[in-house]
Amino acid sequence: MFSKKMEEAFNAQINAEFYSEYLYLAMKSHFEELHLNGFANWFGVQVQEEHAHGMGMYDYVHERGGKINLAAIEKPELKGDDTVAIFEQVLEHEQLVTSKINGLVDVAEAEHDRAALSFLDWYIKEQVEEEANVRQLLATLKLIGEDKKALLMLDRELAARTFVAPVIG
Ligand code: OFO
Repeated sequence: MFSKKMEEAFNAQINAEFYSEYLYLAMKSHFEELHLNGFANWFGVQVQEEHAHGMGMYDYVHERGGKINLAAIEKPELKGDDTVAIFEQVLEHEQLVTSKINGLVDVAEAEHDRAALSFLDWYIKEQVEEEANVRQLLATLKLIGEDKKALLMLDRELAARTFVAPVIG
């Protein structure tokens, strides 16, 4: 039985995943405008991943016989325009998403919804990975500092990132 509370909590998280997609699309465009195409590519993969996260939950709500209620997606704002500030914002955002996923798990626990708990395991692991990747990139960017040559080398490296559709759940 998929409770109303579960349905609402999943719908809120679907909105958060699509907001993440939108935020990363704004960041992708920022780097495209700077002609840092490797960074733009990295964010392009983030956009696809967040879309997959949102759709994974969308499909799950339907699979459980629930109803999708799409809400408005907030306008994304970049807090700064230097690369380190942007990645700090990404890390902060992913930490916020982690706490939202934990909140969703709390609802599933309160509702004794074992199926939802098992489904959400994938998202918990994914958040650990997301945060670790961003923390690593942020540390590299801080080491690079003002070194433009090193920044361009990192840009080339990030150009190689490709999207692999996740198998969710
Ligand atoms: Fe959906 O993991 Fe990032 O936000």
